[in-house]
Amino acid sequence: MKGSKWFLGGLLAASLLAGGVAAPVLADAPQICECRDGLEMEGTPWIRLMPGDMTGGYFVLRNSGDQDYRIVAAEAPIAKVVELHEHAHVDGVMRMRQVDGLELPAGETLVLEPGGLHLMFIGLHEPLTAGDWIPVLLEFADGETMAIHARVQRSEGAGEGHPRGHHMDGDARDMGHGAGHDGH
Ligand SMILES: [Cu+2]
Repeated sequence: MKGSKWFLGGLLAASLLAGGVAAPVLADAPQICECRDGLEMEGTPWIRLMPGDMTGGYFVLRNSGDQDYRIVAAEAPIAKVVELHEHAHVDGVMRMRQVDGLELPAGETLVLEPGGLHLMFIGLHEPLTAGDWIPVLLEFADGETMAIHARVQRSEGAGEGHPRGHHMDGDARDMGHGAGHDGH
């Protein structure tokens, strides 16, 4: 039955290809999280649409199970590298820096958001398009992985109308820490 095995393999390959390439108006969201036990995605993971060849990715992941998790790496087909980053005040200036892992203890929620923890997509292969769904693979400390899909959009809650903060558009290197009030 060699023949039928090859046939089935071909079908599978063809459908995978179709799913990856033929992405006309994808009205429905793909599965946003093939979540591991106890984990649940809150809201929609998203990647910021911005000029340049790097950008940030964000999501909120709740751990309502009884197992601690730690995310140690990520990858995505859109970028050469995906790093785990945080924002931190260094000498009064908000800077990004790489972290070893993202902790997600049992009972807690991991929040990746602008100005805080985020995924950093570095070396984008081509410009992103708003509305695209990007597969992202998260790798955990125990070696397991988890696939999510993130939507490309200009800002958090994009698609709800009024974009705020046009001043962001000018400087892509200024990763959105806004006007810092550092009185007191
Ligand atoms: Cu970053």
